[in-house]
Amino acid sequence: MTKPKGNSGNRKSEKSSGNSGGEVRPGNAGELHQIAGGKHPELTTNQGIPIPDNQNSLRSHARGPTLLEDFILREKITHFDHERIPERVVHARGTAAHGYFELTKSLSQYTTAKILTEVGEKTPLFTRFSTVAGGAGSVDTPRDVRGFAVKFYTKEGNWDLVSNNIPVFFIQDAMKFPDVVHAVKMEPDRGFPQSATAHDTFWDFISLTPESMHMVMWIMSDRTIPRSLRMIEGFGVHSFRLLNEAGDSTFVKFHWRPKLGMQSTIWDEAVKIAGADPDFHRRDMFESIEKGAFPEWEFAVQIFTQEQADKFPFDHLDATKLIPEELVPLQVIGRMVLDRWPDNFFAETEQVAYCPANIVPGIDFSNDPLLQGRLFSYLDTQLLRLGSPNFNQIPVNAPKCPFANNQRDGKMQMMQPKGHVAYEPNSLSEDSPRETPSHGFRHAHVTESGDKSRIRAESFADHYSQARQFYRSQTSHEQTHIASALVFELSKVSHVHVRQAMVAHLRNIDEDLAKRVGDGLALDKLPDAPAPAAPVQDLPPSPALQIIGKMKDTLEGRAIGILVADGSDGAMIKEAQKAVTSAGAQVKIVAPKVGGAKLADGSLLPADGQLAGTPSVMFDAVAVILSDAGAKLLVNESAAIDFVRNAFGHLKAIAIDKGGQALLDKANIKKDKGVFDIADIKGFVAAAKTRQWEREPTVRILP
Ligand code: HDD
Repeated sequence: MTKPKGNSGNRKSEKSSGNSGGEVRPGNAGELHQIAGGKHPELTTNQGIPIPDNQNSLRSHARGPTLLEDFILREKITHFDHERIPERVVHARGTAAHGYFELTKSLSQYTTAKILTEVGEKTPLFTRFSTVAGGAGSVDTPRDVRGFAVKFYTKEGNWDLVSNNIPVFFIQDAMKFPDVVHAVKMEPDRGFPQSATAHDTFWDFISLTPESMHMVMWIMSDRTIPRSLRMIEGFGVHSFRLLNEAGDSTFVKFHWRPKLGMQSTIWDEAVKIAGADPDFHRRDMFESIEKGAFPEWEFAVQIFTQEQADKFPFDHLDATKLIPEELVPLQVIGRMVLDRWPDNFFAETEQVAYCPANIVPGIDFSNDPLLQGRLFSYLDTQLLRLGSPNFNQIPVNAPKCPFANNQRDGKMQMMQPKGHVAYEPNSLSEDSPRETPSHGFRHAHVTESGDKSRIRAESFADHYSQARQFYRSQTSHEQTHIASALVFELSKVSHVHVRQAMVAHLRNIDEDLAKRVGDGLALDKLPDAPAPAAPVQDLPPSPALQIIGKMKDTLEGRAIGILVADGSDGAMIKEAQKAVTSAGAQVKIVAPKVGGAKLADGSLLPADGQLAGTPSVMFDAVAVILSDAGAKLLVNESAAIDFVRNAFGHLKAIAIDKGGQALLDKANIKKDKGVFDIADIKGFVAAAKTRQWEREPTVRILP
């Protein structure tokens, strides 16, 4: 009888110490873990029974039935069957990293929170980025809002700032959250589309919800197709309160600003990236942390008083409004650095449980009705996802400061509290936890009065002014992209009345935008605009709302692809590599074979990627150095022709040698100001820092 052999049975376990290997130690939450073994520890069941054979189940004879008695098989399969937990109802697809927050400017005048007053203090944190609509197995680059959730493990308890990369939201009241989410998710009868707003139910809901119009301008902008998670902004959205020693409170909005500046993709590029590398963003984050180029953001605040707020031409408690930076400037008070990749995706990234209700003394909530609803929803969802009120004992969720109370028992209780009492007050135990009125959490002194009712404040009625302000603050290229995105999305809507209703709203935002979109949809006439509930104001433009205007003049964090083939000129490649890397970018060599290309001087240049699997959408700019021999080969390779055609179509800078020129000719690309001879490597490096926006009307029909 033959028996397939695996690791077990033919290798003796090497145990270096009593604690090594797949050993499980019971105890308190922090201690209970499987110790990673590097030396092939003994494979055991969860009960610690050594497993003699991990390849074969227990059978009555070689070709007979499997025996129920096989407790090893049953335990293994049962555990496997239970590996999945419910994915997040929104923000299911995410990627996260550990890091720290460092305060650079104290806010002691406004708050008692230690994390915001102790300059130089480094607070550990865990940050998860996500898309919103798609399932956990969807792709990284749909047009979608990005979640930006930070859990600060402060000395005074956990503070969760659960943000997005957009400073406003679709709806004003949490009551509407299930509706907007049901509308955006895949349609319930057909189960598609996955991870897309471009479908009937989303735009039907939006067209009936004027309060969404400001958010619609943002989601149709290039903010929702970011180049990298390291290049997105983050916004706490709501107004929060800060509370100082004297008990006085001021309002605050929180902002994250990426050190690398903002950068987005072109829509056609985002679509192609989804096919070429569905994990584009998480891979980028992983690789940058692995090589020590730690993603970094500035942390900034907008602080304002009730008196200032009373003069704003909008209500700051309305989450569909932002406070322009020109009205209340941002103060940078710290930075966040992400410097450690999680050890385990499930244990950390999947099990992390953010709750906006987690705040620390010195911070308090505002009356924003969206925020108020969130304070309930997140704890509720974690109970479902993680299955027990003891989810706070999971290491990634546990505070790093001491915590003690009389909460007891429950499913998956990992702690073994000692002592005779589990209540307060008591006279039997000196050691049991007591209240601390001196520095316990304090709420802001706020007096509320009025009639109880289901009502929307009148001050929330203006749905178009900030949408108009956003659109009119953009550069002309960005305005065109918003119009293109609307045409694309509404073209996926099969109901003509929904398309018309959306264009009707656009007329209240900007007549020219409505015309461009109406024309792009081939509407024979523009529908009448709905009557706005409040007069539409012409607010001053806010350049801070642009992406292009805020792009940094840098190649840091960017990647340049150099396409080479057998016969390429090694000296030319070296020079290009040097110029690009000294400008801060990473170079990746792309060749027809992954083993590399045999250069003209006979040396072998290893490739970072094979041409067919490494299209130009992976890069911010490309160089094509082929010489005659390489060109002869690649003019007949559609992946090579697509490489340059897409780079050109996605408005990237391109540098070419003679062979590269032959490839451009084959792709029918006419040289423009963004195409450089490889000898002008300086010009190429400068152009690679941005897109060749003027090229756009030459490569696609714009609305
Ligand atoms: Fe939410 C997840 C951000 C409104 C209910 N939300 C979730 C995540 C982020 C946000 C980043 C993912 C957290 C993670 O990585 O685990 N949500 C926002 C922002 C909002 C917002 C910036 C508006 C300003 N959310 C919002 C409302 C409700 C929820 C109004 C419900 C009333 N959100 C949830 C949730 C989720 C969630 C259902 C799903 C998974 C989870 O919480 O942990 O409870």
